[in-house]
Amino acid sequence: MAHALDAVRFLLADTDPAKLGASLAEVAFVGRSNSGKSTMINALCRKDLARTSNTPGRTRTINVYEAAPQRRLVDLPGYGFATGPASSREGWGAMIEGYLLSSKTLVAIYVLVDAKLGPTKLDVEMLNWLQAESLPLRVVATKTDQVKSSRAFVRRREVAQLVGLTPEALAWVSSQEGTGIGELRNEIAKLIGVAGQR
Ligand SMILES: Nc1nc2c(ncn2[C@@H]2O[C@H](COP(=O)(O)OP(=O)(O)OP(=O)(O)O)[C@@H](O)[C@H]2O)c(=O)[nH]1
Ligand SMILES: [Mg+2]
Repeated sequence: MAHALDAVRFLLADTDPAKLGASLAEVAFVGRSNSGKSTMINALCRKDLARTSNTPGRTRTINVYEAAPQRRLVDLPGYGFATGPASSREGWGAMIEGYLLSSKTLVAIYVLVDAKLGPTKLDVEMLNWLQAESLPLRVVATKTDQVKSSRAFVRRREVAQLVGLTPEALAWVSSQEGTGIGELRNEIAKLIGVAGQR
């Protein structure tokens, strides 16, 4: 069945948050380089919109996608990427922080954490920072297909605990296998105000 997020199209990319223009509502994807942000956007929208790679540091700009005029999904560069100029590898970088602080219409920030590796030090710093800034965050455990199904229940509880959540409050997703993608798709469509379209 068609879904509102099937209509998502690439809109623009820039390194300067000030050049992104206004929106009515947007959600953003943050997380370690290689955590699967771009792959998740492709899974949610059911097409190859965002470039993905096994090499960390694939996404270098703020990439904006639109489900309807001014209803956006925003793919961000990852943090913790170990090569490149010093300014781009310190913490999550000025670009990401600048964007998160300047967007007036962010309704949710999806923080992707590798289900098998668990949250890194930078993930925890990012979560603490988002909380301190009172930004609306939602933690998503990704690549859950890499956790043995016999371990999934325990692992979800462990990862949830490490990020200070109940297991139910931690989204458990595999972009590769589609686990949890349908729920996330509906949640995002509602949040950006396009649910029921199409
Ligand atoms: N097994 C598995 N691999 C995944 C999943 N999601 C993403 N990957 C793989 O993880 C790698 C990184 O994915 P990307 O989507 O490019 O990661 P990213 O977070 O956008 O990375 P940056 O742009 O560097 O910040 C790719 O090789 C993907 O195929 C998943 O659900 N399961
Ligand atoms: Mg990416």
